[in-house]
Amino acid sequence: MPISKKPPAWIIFICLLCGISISLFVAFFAVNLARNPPPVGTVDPMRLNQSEFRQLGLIPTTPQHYILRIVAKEWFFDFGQSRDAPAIITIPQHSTVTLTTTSMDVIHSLQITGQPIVTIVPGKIQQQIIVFDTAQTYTIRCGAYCGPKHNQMQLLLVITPAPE
Ligand SMILES: [Cu+2]
Repeated sequence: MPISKKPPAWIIFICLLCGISISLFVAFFAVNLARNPPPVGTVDPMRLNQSEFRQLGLIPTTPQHYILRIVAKEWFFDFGQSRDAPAIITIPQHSTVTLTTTSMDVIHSLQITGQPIVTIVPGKIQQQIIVFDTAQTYTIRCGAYCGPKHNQMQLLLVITPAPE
């Protein structure tokens, strides 16, 4: 006759508790990471013009691929436009864009609909790769309160339809 050796209830309970806490921890970490991708590098905010950020805006790399380099500062998203010009960037449909950002002064943030929030911290380089497959307009606003004109920090991304 087989002898069933059942572990005591308290051991089962502790194992269960450990399992649950480990999964919760991992889930929390994963969600946090998705919400806030880690920086890909560092840059001296006082010397942006001696870094890759001396060249801003939409920069073609290979066909249908672009780098979009933006410096967030009080209180606009600088992509090389003049301060008073409307902040509009036009991107052809079906483009893959590597959005590269940093901040010159304080913490800003941005979010493209459907993408994780990017927290833009001075000294850190953030990168996000986005495929724009639908022709639509995205309004980007600063998501981190950064001072009196924070609400003016807006940017339009216009994805233009590909020619037939
Ligand atoms: Cu802001």
